Amino acid sequence: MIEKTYCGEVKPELDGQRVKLAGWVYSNMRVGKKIFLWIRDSTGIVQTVIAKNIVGEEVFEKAKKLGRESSVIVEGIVKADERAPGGAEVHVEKLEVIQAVSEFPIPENPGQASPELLLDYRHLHIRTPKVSAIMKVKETLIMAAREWLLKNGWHEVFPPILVTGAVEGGATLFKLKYFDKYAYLSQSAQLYLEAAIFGLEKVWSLTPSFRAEKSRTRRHLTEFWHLELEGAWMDLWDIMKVEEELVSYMVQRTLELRKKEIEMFRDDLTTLKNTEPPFPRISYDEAIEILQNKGVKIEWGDDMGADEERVLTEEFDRPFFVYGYPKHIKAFYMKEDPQDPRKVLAADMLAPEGYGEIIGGSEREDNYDKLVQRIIEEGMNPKDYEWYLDLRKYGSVPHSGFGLGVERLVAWVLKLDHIRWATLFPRTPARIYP
Ligand code: NSS
Repeated sequence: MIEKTYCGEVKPELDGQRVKLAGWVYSNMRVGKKIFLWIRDSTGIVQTVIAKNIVGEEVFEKAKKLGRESSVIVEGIVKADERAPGGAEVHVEKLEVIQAVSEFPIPENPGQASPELLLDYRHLHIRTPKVSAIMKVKETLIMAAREWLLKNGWHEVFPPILVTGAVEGGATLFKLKYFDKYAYLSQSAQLYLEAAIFGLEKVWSLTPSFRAEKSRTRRHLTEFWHLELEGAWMDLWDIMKVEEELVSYMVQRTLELRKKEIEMFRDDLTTLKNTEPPFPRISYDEAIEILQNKGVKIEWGDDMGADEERVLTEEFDRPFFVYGYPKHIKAFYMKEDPQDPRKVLAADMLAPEGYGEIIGGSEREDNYDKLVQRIIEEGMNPKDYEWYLDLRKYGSVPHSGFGLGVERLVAWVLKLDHIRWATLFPRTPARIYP
């Protein structure tokens, strides 16, 4: 590996020191007998100055032709200079061209390109500074989640991705041939996490989840990263507390460590700063009332889609919960509300600023007979869920859990206009390449 100084380390304090930078040309501008060559690496951008009288005619001519994303190694002396980005520039003495590029398919300001072009060239787009910032924010959110989970006694487990049953309804399963049988790609690790609580009590996993979602919305991917928790001895209200504490920690820690990156996307940090427990909690009934009062056509019993949730988020300046959904719009495993059998003990967490659902969670049905009945009501075969039903036969306990869509959280934190920008290589119904 080349011993180099990272661009992010070039600061005015290094004035007078010799450094070696290795990276890619971000921009190339000639002014008279000088070339201002901006060099980018994983940590930032540095202005380097190439003067003809120092590097000589031949190197100067070579440098003139370096297009964006040419790979180079330069050596030179750091000079503090207020006019340079970061307050320092590098006066080049040696330039080594690794590969010269004449034309890069992505424009200098990717915001000017069409989304289709950026997605067709996603393998090149992901090296641009804004995409790097998104990926750093995503990484930090996950790192923060790990910190919190470790501190609070949650065990990480590694559930399978190849599975035999639906968790979130059969309509969105990806089916694949598994030798002489069929299998599916996992929609959620939940059922396996439920099995794991009997040994470890508080468990979590981070896995890809797959949904053959036909809905082409700004918040659906066919492959997304799913952070799921399942806790024994917890009711719905307990797990909601876990959710708000975890999400607050993730957001606050990321604000602390990645403020610069977040500010590349957001002028206003208010909703992020407001992300502290307790989050507001409203019932589904109240949500319907708010929507009706705002002129939305919705009846008790209807599911809330992205449009309804967007209207609801106008009422809040931080994430909030909606709890107590009607049974018939929610999944089979959710526990019936003992106070109102039309409802289940479920809560979603919604992000403000129009984003809507980022978490789906619930208390689980822990009674064998009721669970069998729910499976039958949903038109499924209890035989397919035999192992899962066993969990209600051998020491069943009250338990609750939830799943957080990582890309949905990133999209809100950075106010992205589409969830596809929150993942390295997005998979949607229309796109599986590159
Ligand atoms: O369908 S969920 O609401 N719930 C579950 O899958 C539970 N089985 C999780 C659990 O309790 N362990 O999905 C959970 C979250 C949801 O709130 C979204 O944030 C995200 O997963 N999600 C998605 N993100 C991106 N694209 C798609 N298609 C998607 N579907 C769900």
